Amino acid sequence: MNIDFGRLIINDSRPLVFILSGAGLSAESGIPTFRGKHGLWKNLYPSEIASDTALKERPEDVFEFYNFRIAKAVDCLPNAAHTSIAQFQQAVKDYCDVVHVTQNVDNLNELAGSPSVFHLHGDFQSSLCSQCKNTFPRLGLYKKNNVCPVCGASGYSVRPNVVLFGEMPYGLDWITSYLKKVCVFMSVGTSGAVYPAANFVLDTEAAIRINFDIETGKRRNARFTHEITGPCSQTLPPVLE
Ligand code: BV8
Repeated sequence: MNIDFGRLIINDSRPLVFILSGAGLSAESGIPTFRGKHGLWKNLYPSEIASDTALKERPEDVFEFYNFRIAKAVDCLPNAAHTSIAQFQQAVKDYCDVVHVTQNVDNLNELAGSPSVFHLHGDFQSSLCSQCKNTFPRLGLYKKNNVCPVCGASGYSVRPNVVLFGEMPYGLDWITSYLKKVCVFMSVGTSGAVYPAANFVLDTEAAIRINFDIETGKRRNARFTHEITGPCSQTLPPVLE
C-alpha cells in the first residue's frame, strides 16, 4: 500500500526510518519544553490548560496560553538537529523513506527545509473551526471574535489547530500500521509522558530503536536498543550525516 504522506509517497518496498520528536528537539531553539523547569504556565500543567475540558470551560485562558506560546515561538529558528533531519530526508530520498512525526506544533522543521513532517498534535501555523471542522492558515493571535472564513462561525469557534488532551491525535491509523514496517526508530527529545505517542516505541518492530535525549535512562517502560545522551543539536547530526 502506498500512502501520500504530504509530499512523500511511502512505498512498501523501500526501507522505512521513523523519527518521533518532542519538545526537546526545539528546546535549543529557545522554545520551552513542557515538563522541564519552564513546564508550568501560571502554575498549570499542560494537561490542565491544553485540554478539551479547559477549552469548553475557560476558552479565554486556553487562548491566552496559546497566544503566549505562539509569541514565544515566533522569533525562534531551527537548530542543528532540525537541519540534520531535513538534510537526512533529502540525502536518502532515492532509496529510503523517512517519516518524521513530531509532537511539536512549531514550524522549525519546515523552516529547516524538511520535505515532509507530520504534526501528530497539530501546529501553530493553522486554525481549526470547531463548527465546520475546517482548518485554515492562522491570521494573528486567538481572540473571541475571530470569524471562520469558511462557515462564518465566531465567538471561540476559531481555535488553535492543536490536539488537546482528550482529543484524538492526527494520523494514528497509518502511523500504527507503518510502525510494523519500520527498520529504524528514532525518538528525539521526548519524555514519553504523553499517549499514544509514548507507545510508538513499544508498537514498532524496528530492529534498531534509538533514544536521543539530554537525560536518558529515565524511560523504564520503553524498549530502546540505544540511548544517546546529550543535547540533540550535538548528538543527532553525527548519526544522520
Ligand atoms: C487521546 C498540544 C483518545 C499542542 C499536546 C494512556 C495512559 C494514560 C493517559 C492516557 C493514555 N491514553 C490517553 C491518555 C490521555 C492523554 C495523556 O497522554 N495524558 C498524559 C498526561 C498521561 N492523552 C491524550 O489525551 C491524547 N488523546 O489519547 O485521545 C481519544 C479517543 C477517542 C476519542 C477522543 C480521544 C492527546 C495527547 C495530545 C495532547 N496535546 N499538545 C501543544 O500544546 O503543543 S501534548 C504535549 O506533550 C505536546 O504535544 C508535547 O510535545 C507532548 C509531549 O511532551 P514532550 O514533547 O515529550 O515534551 P516534554 O517537555 O515532556 O519532554 C521533553 C524531553 O526533551 C525531555 O525528555 C527532556 O529531557 C528532553 N530534552 C530537553 N532538552 C533537550 C532534550 N533532549 C535532547 N536535546 C535537548 N536539548
